Amino acid sequence: MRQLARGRLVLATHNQGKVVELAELLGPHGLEVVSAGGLGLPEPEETETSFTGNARLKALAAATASGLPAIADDSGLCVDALDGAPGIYSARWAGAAKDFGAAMARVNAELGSKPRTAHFICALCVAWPDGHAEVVEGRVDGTLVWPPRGGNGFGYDPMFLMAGKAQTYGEMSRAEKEADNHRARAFRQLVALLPAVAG
Ligand code: ITT
Repeated sequence: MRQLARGRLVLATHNQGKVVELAELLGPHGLEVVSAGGLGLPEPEETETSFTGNARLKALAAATASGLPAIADDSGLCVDALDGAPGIYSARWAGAAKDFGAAMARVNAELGSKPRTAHFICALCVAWPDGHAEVVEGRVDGTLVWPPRGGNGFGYDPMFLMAGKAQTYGEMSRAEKEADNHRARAFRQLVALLPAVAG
């Protein structure tokens, strides 16, 4: 089994919300995180058709370009009544201006009076410069509220109510959201796969 040695790891994302959550998850594991943006790495086009495929593509691109192990996150909001949309297109629904107010309004408009169950998915991939890669996926279920509530977090957080919670991710503190969300669930699987990270 491939081990992840303590040392430098590229965080292969250009999304600041993910950088914050992933840095927090990686922090206790003795890994020095450098960002893809900081290394001037280009943002690859997401040409795959699954979260795991795109996470693998982004991690491999960053590992190959930097010569360091890299971790990438591909995630999104999947709405049951919309056949899983926006799904892997969650970032693209916000357009070039990254307007998630508009993306949330589109989700709400397309939903109308249909059932409002949804889930977040997060695929995490660690890749090495030699092309080896490990990928995992975490999921959290909930419902969508309208209007959006709260200004914390990022992306679709203000309209997502995790099952059993009274506050949306947009209303929760960072610690509360990160305790058990799709990213944390995926990360726990990665730690189990890569024992050296667990120390
Ligand atoms: P990178 O590819 O550079 O990592 P990105 O924002 O383009 O950044 P994705 O293609 O994986 O990343 O898009 C995922 C989108 O799904 C993201 O922009 C958010 O809008 C949404 N999303 C994922 N996780 C989320 C979370 O925890 N809370 C709210 N929205 C989330």
